[in-house]
Amino acid sequence: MSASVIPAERWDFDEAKKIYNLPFNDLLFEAHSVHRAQFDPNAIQLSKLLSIKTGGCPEDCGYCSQSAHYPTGLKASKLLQVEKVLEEASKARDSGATRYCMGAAWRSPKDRDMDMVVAMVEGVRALGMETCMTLGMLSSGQANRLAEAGLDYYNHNIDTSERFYSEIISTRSFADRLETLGNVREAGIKVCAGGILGMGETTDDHISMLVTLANLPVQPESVPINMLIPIPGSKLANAIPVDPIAFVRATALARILMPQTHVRLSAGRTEMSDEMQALCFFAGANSIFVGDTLLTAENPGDDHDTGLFRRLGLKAMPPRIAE
Ligand code: SAM
Ligand code: DTB
Ligand code: SF4
Repeated sequence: MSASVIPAERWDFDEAKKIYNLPFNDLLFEAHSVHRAQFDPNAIQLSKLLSIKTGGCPEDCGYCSQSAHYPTGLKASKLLQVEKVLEEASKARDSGATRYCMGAAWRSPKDRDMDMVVAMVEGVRALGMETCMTLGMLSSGQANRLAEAGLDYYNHNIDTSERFYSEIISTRSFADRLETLGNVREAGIKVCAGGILGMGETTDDHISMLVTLANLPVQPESVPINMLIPIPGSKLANAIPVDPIAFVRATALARILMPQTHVRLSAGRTEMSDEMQALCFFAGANSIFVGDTLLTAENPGDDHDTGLFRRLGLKAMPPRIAE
């Protein structure tokens, strides 16, 4: 069964802001209550990322190490061979990941890349893992092709509020993002869509981004909340870090607005204290990326996360049986 929900109501910005601004203890109590009603509060879904095509991206996303617009020093490489991807995926499965997310630094896939990408989806599925891809914008034809291959999730972030979007990216629009999310949904693939906190936006932008996600015709099954990893050379290299309390508040609001969604505590965990992560889990985050690397940047790694899970009494969420 899909975790998706048709929202009972459209969330209104002011109403969401009232919730966001509750006294911290009240907000966390409310979010945790919603969380407990929907999920095992001690189970965390484990996803593993692989960059299948790194760097040289034509888009100008101000946060990204892979944009060709900024001197980030990242070496670009070609699309990985299918065998290499499957080798990496089986290592991830052996270390406990149940979802494998493959990312490419593309504006959108070229039709000539689709055969390789389809083979990757089929191969990873055959290993018994859920599959996720993030390849940039998709036409409805490309989304349908990925759906036929059995792709479980497609990640495509709206990144920030509609108001702030053009401060961060100029090579595509917020509306372009929503169009791809529509194509993915119509193809019958589960939607993973979230954003980044700490790019110089306001807390109103956090609320607005979450209200947009919650008001999609069908709520995303997965909402990654990333904390900016400042990339030297990128436009946002010197961004002022987000207030950790504001980050926890946004996590709690995501849980309240989207009760059945997997909220993923995504990029930036190396700079979060264990206590901050614990608060995010209490507020309703129930998914993380595991392993030493995300796509190109650092992640805490299995040793640290195993220790954190032990100290917090958390366990890995069992995989959903493929439909
Ligand atoms: N090219 C595809 C796209 O943009 O849709 C997929 C890859 S892209 C790296 C996936 C997401 O990672 C971005 O939408 C952004 O939200 C997040 N991300 C990228 N760089 C980040 C950074 N330095 N810190 C935090 N999140 C980041
Ligand atoms: C998402 O929201 N976060 C992941 C995933 N979707 C693809 C990516 C985080 C990337 C962090 C920066 C990097 O590794 O280059
Ligand atoms: Fe390219 Fe994606 Fe990075 Fe933007 S976030 S520059 S689209 S890889």
